[in-house]
Amino acid sequence: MTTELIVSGMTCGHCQTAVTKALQSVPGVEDAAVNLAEGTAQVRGPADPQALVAAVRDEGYGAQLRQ
Ligand code: 9UX
Repeated sequence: MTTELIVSGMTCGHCQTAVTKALQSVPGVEDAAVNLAEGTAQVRGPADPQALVAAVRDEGYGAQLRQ
């Protein structure tokens, strides 16, 4: 399964790396791809969507699920 998120507040490649690592640390995540230019993230694996949102927000960025 894939979960899409809208991520706000990323302005540089370090932000992109921070969000990627935050998502990859969530249980169930098999792969996370963060698009800096679009402000989106695609996460593959059986992770809890709300845990993904929380992980990004804990890192200091905005996040919401994209339906
Ligand atoms: Mo550099 Mo990205 O401070 O926030 S990590 S702009």
